[in-house]
Amino acid sequence: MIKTKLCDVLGIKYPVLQGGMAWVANASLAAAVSNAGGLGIIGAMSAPAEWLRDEIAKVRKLTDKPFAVNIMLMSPYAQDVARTVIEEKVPIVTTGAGNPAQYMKDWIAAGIKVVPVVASVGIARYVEKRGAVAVVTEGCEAGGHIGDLTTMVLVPQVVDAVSIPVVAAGGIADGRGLAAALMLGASGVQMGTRFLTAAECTIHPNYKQKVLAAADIDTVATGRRLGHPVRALKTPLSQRFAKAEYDSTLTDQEVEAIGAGALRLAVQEGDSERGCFMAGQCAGLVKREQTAKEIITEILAEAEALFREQKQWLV
Ligand code: TUI
Repeated sequence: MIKTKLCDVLGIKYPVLQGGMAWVANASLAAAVSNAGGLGIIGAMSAPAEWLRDEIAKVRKLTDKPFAVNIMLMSPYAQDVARTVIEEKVPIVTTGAGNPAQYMKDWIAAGIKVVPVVASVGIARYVEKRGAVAVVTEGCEAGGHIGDLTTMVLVPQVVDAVSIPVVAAGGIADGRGLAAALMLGASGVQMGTRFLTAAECTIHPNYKQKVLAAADIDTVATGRRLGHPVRALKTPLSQRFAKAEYDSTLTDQEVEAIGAGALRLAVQEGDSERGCFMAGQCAGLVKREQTAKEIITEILAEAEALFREQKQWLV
């Protein structure tokens, strides 16, 4: 069995976190992952606090294991949901898409374990100083909002810079990825794309089909012009977006408008034309729908087998 410092810090059996994916990471998926021994995460995305309260109540009905809420700091409701997680006594909070410093004192005072998602060494150091119990370092192989560095270079540099456990994210979809992350010094992994096709993931079947059909080169990052690149599957929408962002006759607002509401259209309607199907570069590694428990058990078994075999390298 594989057990790391992260397991003790978060009170989980296996060092596997589920990404707090907007519109995707709801109570159904989060509870399934937590029940399987990982850390299930509800994505608060840009939803109002009342939506989050309902999802927290649903998760608590479905599992008695630890779970987390991911707060997307660009959300117009970020302040509200930052208060809600305290009121609801959520055990763990992860953050994305920004600097969580202004909320951390209150969360920590309320006994919440804070695990920011970061895309650079500087921000990792900064949140450690402010009391983060772990960091998720997300490479640009990931789906959704991404930084510049790859997982391969980011993880070891963050590991060298902080003394809290580091969770590797971006490009990890199987036991090889977990084993590699641990070899880089990480204490666990966070996966989003692999959980998109979990049986308990309630996204539209078209979304799951697109992930299952994706090959290595089927994602693209768009939105660099707007300062927040987003990786998604190549679709008519991503092609339109990619063209528009190099069109100097369009304003930033006009480019932004192309993506507005597109993730919801992908998740809820499965809209192939207008949907934004966020996914990481590892989509090509995702081959079938499985329960969250099957996914986690398989990945842990694969990684364990790899660690047992690797003695052969030593002569
Ligand atoms: O946040 C994510 N992934 C996301 S958020 C999202 S929703 C969205 N919608 C519209 C535009 C942008 C996003 C979809 N996917 N992953 C974690 C992550 N955090 N990636 C990058 C960062 C990050 C970026 C800047 C973390 C900290 C940070 O700090 C910079 C600063 O100085 O504030």
